[in-house]
Amino acid sequence: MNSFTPTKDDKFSFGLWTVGWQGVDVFGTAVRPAMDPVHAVEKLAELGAAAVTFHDDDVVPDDSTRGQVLERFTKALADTGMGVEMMTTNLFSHPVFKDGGLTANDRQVRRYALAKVLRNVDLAAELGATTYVLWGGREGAESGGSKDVRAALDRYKESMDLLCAYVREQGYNIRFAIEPKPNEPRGDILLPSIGHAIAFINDLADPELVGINPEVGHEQMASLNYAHGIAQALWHGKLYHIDLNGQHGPRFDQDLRFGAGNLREAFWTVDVLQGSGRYPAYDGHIHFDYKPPRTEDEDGVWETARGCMRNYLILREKVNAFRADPEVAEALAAARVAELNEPTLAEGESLADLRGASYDPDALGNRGLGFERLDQLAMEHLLGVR
Ligand SMILES: [Mn+2]
Repeated sequence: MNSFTPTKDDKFSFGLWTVGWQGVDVFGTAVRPAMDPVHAVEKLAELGAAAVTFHDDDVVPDDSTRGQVLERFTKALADTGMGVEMMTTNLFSHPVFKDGGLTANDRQVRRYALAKVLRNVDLAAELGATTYVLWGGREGAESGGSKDVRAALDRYKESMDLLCAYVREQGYNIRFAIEPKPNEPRGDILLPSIGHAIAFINDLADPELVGINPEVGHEQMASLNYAHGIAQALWHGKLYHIDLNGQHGPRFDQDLRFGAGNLREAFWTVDVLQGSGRYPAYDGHIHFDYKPPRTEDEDGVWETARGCMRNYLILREKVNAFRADPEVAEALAAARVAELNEPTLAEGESLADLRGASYDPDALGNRGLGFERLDQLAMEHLLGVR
């Protein structure tokens, strides 16, 4: 029996803000003490993670202790063999960002925000992070008249274009990843879904340098299918990073550990990341962005971190067993799944051939597709009875 114990080869990574979350929410104060980032790095390494990620403010104070703090932090990374695979900027906590950072109406705020990002991009390059995430949680509005959405997108694009040019000019090995979210903390957030973000990226000056960092819960808050969303992102070549967590459908951002919430969609998410039996597996870090519930003490926090990785490994085994099951192969064939790979118009054919052919729509319409049998097989793998 597989022990489902992660190793560094599994490439699991955690935001320091996840295990370090003190539980401050809209209705309550902190329930856990602040966690020393060095302690978080050591514990995550012990649990089998390969890397950490963080916002500038999670680790590096903007004061005279900066150098000393960084030295201690990088020593912990070296001692544990942990990497920093992604970094991001906190453009949401400080009151200065109450109307956003890169798209704030106030130009001085925008200039400050961009300077804050640039400073941390330099640090990301120094620490070897290859992905730089932008989550624009405060880029949005609560009311219609307060934000000129087209002007805001102009400014968003201006910032992204400047950041891309900067990374090129410095020769940094960094790509940006935009993280969509429909709402919370703003009433409505700009670039609310995977699709909105990809469309925006395609209008940037240097779209090669920018992809997305979709989060399970963020898509599910908008009733969207996360597995379909990342499959489309892969189709566009835009899945530069992922944030895995758990969510129970459209409601507030629950940020549960991966596997909690919509378990069936978690199964299909891992299937897509493993290549759906046809494509190469996703080779980036498997990154968790969640919040250990306020009910937990520190032991409970590590239980949730262990759970995220363990659930991924269990689902990976289930998905691989599903794809290797001969009965599944049969059900897939009956469901004509592979037939979708055949071009609708054969090579050498013209539209006239297609229009001139004879069809029997009634017979085609009477044909069952057997999708339910296929899904039941998946369900039984997931439930552990196959
Ligand atoms: Mn996230």
